[in-house]
Amino acid sequence: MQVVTLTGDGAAYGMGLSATSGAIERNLDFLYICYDNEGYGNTGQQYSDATPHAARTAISRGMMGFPGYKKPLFDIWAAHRPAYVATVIGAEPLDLARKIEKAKKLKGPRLIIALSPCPTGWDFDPRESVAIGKLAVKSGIWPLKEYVDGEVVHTKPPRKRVPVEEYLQKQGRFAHLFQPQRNETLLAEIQGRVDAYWEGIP
Ligand SMILES: Cc1ncc(C[n+]2csc(CCOP(=O)(O)OP(=O)(O)O)c2C)c(N)n1
Ligand SMILES: [Mg+2]
Repeated sequence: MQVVTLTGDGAAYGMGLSATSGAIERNLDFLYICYDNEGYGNTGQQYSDATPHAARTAISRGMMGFPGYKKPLFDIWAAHRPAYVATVIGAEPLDLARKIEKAKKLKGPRLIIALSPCPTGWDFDPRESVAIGKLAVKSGIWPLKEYVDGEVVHTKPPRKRVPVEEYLQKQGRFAHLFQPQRNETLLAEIQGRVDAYWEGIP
């Protein structure tokens, strides 16, 4: 029997994580696919453990947005030394297809985290979904990578990263960073975290 688990980020990053940790530790054979729209969408986009810093959510409505930080689920899974962990995005379908094929051939606990731009929750026109997805990769805020045999490989590192604000600006959930005036401190912090991530990559 092939077991495929399909959940949102609410379960994968939060509600279900202790049970999943137990399943990985037992080396059960399953493929876990997480649709990560960075919030509890079904109940009205409250913040989840996957919500990025400063995003507006149903319950983080101030000028600073969500005060917390996105949980590093990729690293948490990788620390269990499972068979496979990968990040994907629909806007990069070849990278996505290759990772699904690879995951299908392996045995043991396998995770694929799909960043899922969400018109309702992130507040943008659905026609921008692919553009936003591509900017997530090009800005470096959503690194496409995979973990196999104890090693992390970046499958599509952005050659020349575009400023992360190009990604943020397209989404109403970050509008308070630009209006009524630019929040330079928060924008610099978000950019600084992306820069620090890539500086650590050989
Ligand atoms: C243990 C538990 N707590 C709360 C709920 C109520 N609930 C139903 S859907 C949902 C949101 C789930 O968010 P996510 O997993 O990110 O999926 P999305 O709706 O964003 O696709 C919540 C909190 C639940 N079903 N189970
Ligand atoms: Mg969600």
